[in-house]
Amino acid sequence: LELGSQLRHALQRGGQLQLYYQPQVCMASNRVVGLEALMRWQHPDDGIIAPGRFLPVAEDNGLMPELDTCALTLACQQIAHWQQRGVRPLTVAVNITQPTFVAGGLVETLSLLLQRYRIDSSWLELEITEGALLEPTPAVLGTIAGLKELGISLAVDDFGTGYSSLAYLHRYKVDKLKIDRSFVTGLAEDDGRVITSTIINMAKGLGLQVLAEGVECEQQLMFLRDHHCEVYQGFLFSQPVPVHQLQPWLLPAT
Ligand code: G
Ligand code: G
Ligand code: MN
Ligand code: NA
Repeated sequence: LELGSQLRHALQRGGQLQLYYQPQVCMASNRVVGLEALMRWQHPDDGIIAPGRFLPVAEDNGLMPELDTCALTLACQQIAHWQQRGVRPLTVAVNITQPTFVAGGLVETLSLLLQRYRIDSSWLELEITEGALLEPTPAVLGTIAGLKELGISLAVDDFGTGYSSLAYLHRYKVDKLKIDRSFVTGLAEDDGRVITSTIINMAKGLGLQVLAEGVECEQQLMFLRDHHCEVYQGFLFSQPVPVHQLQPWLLPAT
């Protein structure tokens, strides 16, 4: 069977598509304040398939809407589980593709999921790339207003690599900027340091939260802390892991 058909079956049956979680850590308290949900496909014959391989297949087969809904559903199920067990609230960030964000229906889907799983919306965050914010169309503005109304926060992923207008960024009222990994990698050089500190300052000036992605070493962490970026994510702290590999101390009860 073709990989596209196999993915369609996996989306219908469930079970094979799973979320891994990568912790987001507050430097000052050394506490986990969030988790990014990253999908993995447990293929019955091929083992674990990464998104780099199955996202293009989903796209070619028109399966992105189902895949986005699947990620949101799995995240909501997990949040419900944690919420019922009294885990201290943190944000679970789900990546949403541009067409899903720009098309209608996302707010309705989220509203239904929040009701079905009885979860507090403050647990949920969406990550979109700058491409989704190119134009303030009524659909995009409506989606953002709907998210605000539901109490779901919005982060701009891979920030600095796209073409979003800074004027729109303010107008859209996003909650968080995630500094792209390439700038954090570039902290070894002058340009990388200038770009990273400028994004941090801009975020703070606009009243937005800021997180650094792809932090792999202590030197990067020190630079970020010295420049008042409080939250980071990266291999230095943890790779994305399946839920049973999240250390229990990361998710203490309230
Ligand atoms: O998980 P990895 O660590 O390999 O992620 C690779 C890319 O796949 C990232 O750009 C990430 O945003 C994207 N990705 C991972 N999981 C999902 C998902 O559930 N939905 C969407 N739309 N993208 C995802
Ligand atoms: O595009 P997005 O930011 O959603 O992608 C997340 C991707 O980045 C995933 O593939 C994840 O495995 C990867 N990632 C997370 N932390 C690090 C890191 O510290 N170094 C590198 N090289 N990749 C990372
Ligand atoms: Mn992301
Ligand atoms: Na990113």
